[in-house]
Amino acid sequence: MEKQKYTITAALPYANGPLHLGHVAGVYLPADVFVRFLRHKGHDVAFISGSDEHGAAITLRAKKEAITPQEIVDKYHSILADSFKKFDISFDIFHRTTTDIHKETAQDFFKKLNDNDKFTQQRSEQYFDEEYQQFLADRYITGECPKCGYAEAYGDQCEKCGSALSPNELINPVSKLSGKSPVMKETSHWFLPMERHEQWLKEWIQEGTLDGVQQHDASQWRKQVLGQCMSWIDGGLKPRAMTRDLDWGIPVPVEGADGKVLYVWLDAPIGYISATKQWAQDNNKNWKDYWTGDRKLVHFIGKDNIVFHAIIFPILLKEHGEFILPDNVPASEFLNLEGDKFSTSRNWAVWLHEYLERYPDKVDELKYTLTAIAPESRDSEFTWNEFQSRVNNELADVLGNFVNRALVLNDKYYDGEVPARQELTDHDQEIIKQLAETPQLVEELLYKYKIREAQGVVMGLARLGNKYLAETEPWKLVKTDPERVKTILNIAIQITGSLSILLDPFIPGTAKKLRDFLNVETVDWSKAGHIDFIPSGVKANKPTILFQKIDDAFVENEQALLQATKTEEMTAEPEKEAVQFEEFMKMDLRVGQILEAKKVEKADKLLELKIDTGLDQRTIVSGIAQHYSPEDIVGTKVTVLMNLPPRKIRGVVSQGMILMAEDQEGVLSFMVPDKDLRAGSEIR
Ligand code: B3M
Ligand code: ZN
Repeated sequence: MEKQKYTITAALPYANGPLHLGHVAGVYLPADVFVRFLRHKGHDVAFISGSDEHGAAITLRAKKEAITPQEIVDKYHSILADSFKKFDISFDIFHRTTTDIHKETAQDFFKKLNDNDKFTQQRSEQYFDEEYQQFLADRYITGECPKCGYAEAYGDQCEKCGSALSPNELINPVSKLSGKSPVMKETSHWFLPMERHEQWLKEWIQEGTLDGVQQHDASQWRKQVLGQCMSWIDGGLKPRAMTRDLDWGIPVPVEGADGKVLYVWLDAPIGYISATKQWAQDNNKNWKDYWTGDRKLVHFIGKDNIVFHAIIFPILLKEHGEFILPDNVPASEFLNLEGDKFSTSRNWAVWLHEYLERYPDKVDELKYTLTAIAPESRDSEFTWNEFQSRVNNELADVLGNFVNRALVLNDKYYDGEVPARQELTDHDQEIIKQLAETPQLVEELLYKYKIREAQGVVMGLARLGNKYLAETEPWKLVKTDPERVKTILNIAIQITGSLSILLDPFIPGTAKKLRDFLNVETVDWSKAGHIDFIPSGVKANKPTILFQKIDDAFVENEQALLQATKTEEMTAEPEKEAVQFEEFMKMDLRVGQILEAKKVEKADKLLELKIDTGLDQRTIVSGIAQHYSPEDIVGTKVTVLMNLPPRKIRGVVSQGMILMAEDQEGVLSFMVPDKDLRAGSEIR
């Protein structure tokens, strides 16, 4: 196989939250397996990713956590980078889109397209939130999806059906800021006239040709990727705004664009280029080598990002003129979790950083399971039961058992020195043949992005070895036919040697352990499958146990944790405008105790309460008569807002207010301290 140059990208995760197993199984793990394989084959690879730090995904999160967008991206970038490191994803660089080099790269890119009239500038009416004085693009606006009816579709995309949308298509749109329906207001933006590109895109996607010249093998693109692209193109491409009215992002680098930033989906994919630049700079390489000429660009993504990587970014790259187009866009389907979709808002997720905290030495167990169930061509599901059975029945009972038997027996009979093979039986020949055939099978599958199947084939080799030992029973033969045992164990050691290479892309930690057992220094891929890979006479070490079994308690614990931490979908009120700390501190809040309570005459909702505030005993009228009867609440400690101006309610002067919580069903509740605090204790 000829050496190739590859630029492999993995979608830049938004730095607005941690990663869950769905992201890992769909994007980062398959990309990493593929890259490790390519490196072993001697290809020149750049493996690029980073945090996507602009766009409404970030600013809305910042609003929610009441910190600045910069603080949000700093916080989540470090969580993301740390999880990738601990999970041993072998990026050459994990970059950021808030860096100067990225800003400059993205602005230059935009300028070049703008100078060459690749955009159109259009005035148009867009949704606007009057209360917040802000235009509402993308995730700032939600409404019903016109395609599938999903109620919470974003202004740019429906996460349910994957359709790309524009805000004007949403039914009953609502502002994410104020929660109110927006108005229309005129603004002007730079648009990418996508309709100009239908012809060549069609040819490029369906045939893999550009102006009649073959670019890539279109038959290698996944069906769902081709399908999504063609349904887009057949539906007619429309101009798409490449700028936004926002105060977080990369400023549009032309005159008359004050207050406008680049659309995050223009900015983010250019992040692949700027990350490559940074990496090349740090490693004395020329970044252009990775984006021009004879080189394969491959984007690993989830299916919700297909249109951006297979249509919009290729248009931008082609219009720019200096760059290659992707060779493949192996998008994955979605992973579900224990019978339901992964959901951040309901916290129905296994978060990678939390898993790694709980099980820092079960990295390969997770890698193996996620690859085994990878949603390559259809949605799939992660369950803790499956995790248990993959680890116990496959990793421990097949791989672990085989390797352990081979090495323990080798240690016991030959003091670790690998014996030479003697005369071969037909059975041995058959095993040797299958061993020899395995690497090529694995390679063919990996080059076709069939990563799950490829791992299955490698595990098949471990299964073959396990079966071989079970059938030949060297532990029995050793008494009657010691020469035969030498052959059997030599073959078993050769299989172990090949596994120490072939498993490396999938479960690198385990593969390294196997190599350590056999004193193999490096991964020499060309040695895999060879029957004389580990020369006889070489000393192998005593093995250690590769995989601990997962017990039922582990599974029950994880399942219970999922249930316990999930939250119900809240139709919560949107957050109110920020208050200054000083303003908040003006409120005098204290613990009070109810001394007396009685109904207010001719008012069926009101109770008149006498409250011990620590400072005084005062009267407060409260609208809780339909929720509490007076005799039940005497003695209760409650939260009192002291410094409201006195008000006369139904003839009674009320001095302050009792704070109540109210849920969606209208149930009212006192805010009661959970310890027995003295009346008058201050609340801050
Ligand atoms: N951040 C979307 C996502 O996380 C986006 C990917 C960018 S790739 C250039 O789904
Ligand atoms: Zn939809």
